[in-house]
Amino acid sequence: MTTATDRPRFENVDYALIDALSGLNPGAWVGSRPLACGEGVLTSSSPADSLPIGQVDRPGAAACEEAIQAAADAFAEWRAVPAPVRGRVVRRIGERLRENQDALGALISLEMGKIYSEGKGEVQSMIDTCDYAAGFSRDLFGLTMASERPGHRMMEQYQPLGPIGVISSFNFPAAVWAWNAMFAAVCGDTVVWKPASAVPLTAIAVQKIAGEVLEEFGMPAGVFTLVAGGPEAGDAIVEDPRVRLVSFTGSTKVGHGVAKKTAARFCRTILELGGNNAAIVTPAMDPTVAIPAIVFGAVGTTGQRCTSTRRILVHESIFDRVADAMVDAYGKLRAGHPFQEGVHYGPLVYESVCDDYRAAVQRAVDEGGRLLCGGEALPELGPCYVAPSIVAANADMPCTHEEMFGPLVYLIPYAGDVTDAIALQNGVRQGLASAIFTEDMREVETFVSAVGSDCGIANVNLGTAGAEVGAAFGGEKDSGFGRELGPEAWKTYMRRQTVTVNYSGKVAMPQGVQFKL
Ligand code: UN1
Repeated sequence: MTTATDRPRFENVDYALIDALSGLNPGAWVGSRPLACGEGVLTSSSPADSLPIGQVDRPGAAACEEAIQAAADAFAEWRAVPAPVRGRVVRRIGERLRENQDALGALISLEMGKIYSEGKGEVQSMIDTCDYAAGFSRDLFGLTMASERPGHRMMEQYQPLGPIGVISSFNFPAAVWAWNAMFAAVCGDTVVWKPASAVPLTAIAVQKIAGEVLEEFGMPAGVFTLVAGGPEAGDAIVEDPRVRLVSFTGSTKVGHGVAKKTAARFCRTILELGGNNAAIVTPAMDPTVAIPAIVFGAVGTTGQRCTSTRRILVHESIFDRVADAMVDAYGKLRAGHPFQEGVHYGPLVYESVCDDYRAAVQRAVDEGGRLLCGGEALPELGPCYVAPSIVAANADMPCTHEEMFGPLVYLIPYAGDVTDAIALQNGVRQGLASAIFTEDMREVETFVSAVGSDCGIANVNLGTAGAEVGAAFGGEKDSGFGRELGPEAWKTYMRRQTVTVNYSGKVAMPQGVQFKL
């Protein structure tokens, strides 16, 4: 049997965490304390070389219960810690991530398959989030309002919510946790994390760092808990009345189930679901900006971001020119091991996704699309590698209305003006990210106006993928609701409380109501 030790080593890659997790690791944790699991063993293999990285002792129902109860117990203590002190804990997590950026980036790349630069970039996004959330720890402000009653004061303030659940996706195996958990922690909430089953080792590495920081500060271990199990661990979080908010990142289909179960118990949700994101390319575009930005949006992370570009809506007058430029750019792309220098994209997450991808390309052709390039498997690189594809299509083809989580992009012509392109863009069920490429200010303003893009994200002269932590992130329609990150996100992780204080020494009802005893 081939083992992790057969793995070829790349120079300039920090293998510290990969090596540290190469044995059998507990899959459930309360802070830095491992829990007894024993529901079988899960092997995490790299899609880059199909070799095992390490194993996970799967948590079962008892470990999930223990983690959730620990989060509930820790909440009682953590909510009483002054918010700026909680912010210091989060800042320290950021420092520890900075120290481990290369090693954690390498683990992310190997376990998930994104190129090393993107792996390190994901950790950067976590570090930025820690800095940002730590700042907010002094900014969890409320309002004071004028009361209509004499000697009364009204205010509203924000209180910690309780334990929150983070159910994260394979494509951002570490950052999605940070985007939610760092804000939640500053707000006084505790966190139960269920990572995607493809990437448990990355979660364990992050959990250990967070757990060690809690220990260093003498804070309760249950502030951060982890259950790296299967879907049943996700269900345990979603259905548990102690969990007051569930932040779910994943497919629209699974998101529907989460929405129903959480709604049934009046639990708050953030749902970051599938995208079917379009880039509009008008005759007024600058090709030196448009083409590279669109190629990254479509092929970066091997097309496995919810923000990846799936549709390119090109004015018919420049369709052939853009098609040629795209095919030419795709010709320069290099697939390969995520650690290899100069590689643009790595493998898809699973071999089965490659089959789905090739089936999706075939379906597009069957529905009348014209394959301009790519679409084939690249077995010489390994079973999870494919060539990204461009299909000349039209907006009536049913496949262009569905998300394919891979590097397949539809090039669709539009006639008329920018409003026609926007209508096509908005004419799908999803509404996450959108982009327009134009130097014409009228087209720009139309795109970002009330009759423009109906998506959560509207970019001008930049691609659909690649969000900064300083702005809110999230979608509309079938792409979900709620926002992570940005200036107002913290309010989602807190409960809003109206406080009225009567210092008049008299009893007074509002609206002049008389009630005398
Ligand atoms: C980005 O494009 O920078 O799962 C962020 C995802 C999103 C994050 C994308 N939650 O792809």
